[in-house]
Amino acid sequence: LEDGPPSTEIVTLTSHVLSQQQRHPIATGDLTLLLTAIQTTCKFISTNVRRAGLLNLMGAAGSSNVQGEDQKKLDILSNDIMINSLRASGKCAVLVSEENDDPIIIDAGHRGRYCVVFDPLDGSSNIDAGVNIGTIFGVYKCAEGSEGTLEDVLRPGSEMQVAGYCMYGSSANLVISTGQGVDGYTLDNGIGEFILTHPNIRIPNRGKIYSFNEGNSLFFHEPVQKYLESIKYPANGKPYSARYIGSMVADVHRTLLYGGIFGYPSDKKSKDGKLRLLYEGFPMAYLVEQAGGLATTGYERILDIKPTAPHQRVPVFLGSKDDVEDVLKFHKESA
Ligand code: AHM
Ligand code: MG
Repeated sequence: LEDGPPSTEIVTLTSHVLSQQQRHPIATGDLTLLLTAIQTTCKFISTNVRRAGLLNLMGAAGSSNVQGEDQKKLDILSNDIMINSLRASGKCAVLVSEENDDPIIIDAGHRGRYCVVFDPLDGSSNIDAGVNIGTIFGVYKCAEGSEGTLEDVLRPGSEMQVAGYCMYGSSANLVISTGQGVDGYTLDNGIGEFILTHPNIRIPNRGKIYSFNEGNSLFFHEPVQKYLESIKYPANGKPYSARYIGSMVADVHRTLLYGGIFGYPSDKKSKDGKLRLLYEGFPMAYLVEQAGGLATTGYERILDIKPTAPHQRVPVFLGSKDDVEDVLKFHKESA
């Protein structure tokens, strides 16, 4: 870092979203307030993700915490803070969380016009190893005249008003789209604000990295197997590199910045793959498309799917336009 006074030309998430919203003739500020609740949640989770290792170690050394109670598991903690802060914002009507079987319908006293679908802490198998994890979310507006029912969130991803994720890695990175491109922010822990560090993220048209759990190859369908062969044994002698973290947020984040393709396909064991449509597939598809990439099941655009259940799964291929088109070609040929 250079010596001298810090820059005062910073743009925070709140100020950036406010200026985007002001361009809407009928903006009420509700969405900005909703995003404030989400930001606070991400800061809280970020802090606790960093503390978790230490707290666990303290537990293992035989001491309990000051209150003498057991530490809550991080994913439960993250879910609780997300629900509490969204309810308190007064801007939500329906919440769908990966951690709750049933949608949460907000009581009349706190009810607003938005519905939020989220995975509070995705990639939880990575927590204990200190590998990147993240929060994924998508926001719908209630249908005209609706007070908030399940139907308000069983809508195609293309109807989302906002999609985003926060990745908890060496820093906390919030990547978000309100339908006008994709912007990335980094948490400045000193002032507790997300600062615009990656304005207008554009995914390269072609990448050199593929990101699949190839341990499942035995079960992959033919088009997927053939596609993977084609990038590992290419005619030009330049095979792709493999990167797979096993945290969707981290794998998608890298794909957005560097290009390439991320895939979690359906296979002979899981008819619809593993990832959840509402709060994994849709928000990530929305972000990738807003950044100039593509997101497909292999046969249809993910954002066009009309969900029938809150926790349904979806096969996913997303990333650089040319790479995803290659995958689509193999699916077309086998159809
Ligand atoms: P989770 O919601 O239980 O954490 O599972 C979702 C995660 C994604 O982040 C990731 O892309 C995928 O599961 C990895 O699955 P696998 O371990 O089968 O490769
Ligand atoms: Mg998940």
